Amino acid sequence: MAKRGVFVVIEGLDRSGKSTQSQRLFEHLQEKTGKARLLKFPDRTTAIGKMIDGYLRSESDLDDRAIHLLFAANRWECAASIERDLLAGTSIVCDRYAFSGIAFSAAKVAVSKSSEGNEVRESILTYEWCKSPDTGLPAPDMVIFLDVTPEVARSRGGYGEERYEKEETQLRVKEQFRKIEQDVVKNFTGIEWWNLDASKSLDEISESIRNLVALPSDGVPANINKMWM
Ligand code: T5A
Ligand code: NA
Repeated sequence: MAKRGVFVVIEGLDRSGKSTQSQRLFEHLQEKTGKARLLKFPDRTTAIGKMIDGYLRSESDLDDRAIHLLFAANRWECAASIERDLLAGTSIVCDRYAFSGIAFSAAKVAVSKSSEGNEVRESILTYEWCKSPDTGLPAPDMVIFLDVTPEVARSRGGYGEERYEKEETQLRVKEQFRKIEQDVVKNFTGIEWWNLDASKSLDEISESIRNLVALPSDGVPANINKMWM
């Protein structure tokens, strides 16, 4: 039977270099093993992905819960094929996954004024609520988080025009990613979490990623874990 493929998720803030590094890792694994697949979430090509795309470009407005469920549904559309490919020995590189799902939704706040006239910020969705729709998805073997400051992001042409691409939002999202990291490290031993300094050069980061991924590919367990279970 073919050895199972390794499932690597690249996460990080906007402009941290996820897409560039995912593409590079995919090409490296393809060259090394001949069996690799590159995935990206949101996958804006499906019917659900088109609704997400409209929301991100602020062409449509959706309830915060509705959009959260669409992001998760967009991953569920791929769940069976991820499992099938991993078991057939194909390695998967995934540009954002359920971790982004939690981080961006749990970072949302409602702003109101207190009776004294101060601004009050309250979370709209709880961390636990944000976790639940992804429960049962195939879990990755490792998450590589690309860490970047707003200053570095700005030097890369700044954040774009899309929803969430604002410095204040990005800082709150980063806080949520730290919480997810702690949760993963403490409660989900099947998922390795690595942080990389994404202010380094493209080549230095690619090399670090290749070194990390070389480790578990020798000893990937036969079974595939499920998210948050
Ligand atoms: N979202 C996503 C949710 O709310 N819930 C979810 O469940 C999911 C999955 C869209 C948005 O959706 C949210 C999160 C997002 O806000 P997206 O389509 O992945 O997500 O878009 P972005 O993440 O915004 O993609 P970006 O293009 O901003 O970031 P990348 O992929 O991190 O960066 P990349 O590789 O495209 O590089 C950006 C630029 O920087 C340069 C590159 O050449 C490029 O020009 N660069 C570097 N320059 C110097 N040194 C380096 N090390 C560099 N790395 C990259
Ligand atoms: Na990207």
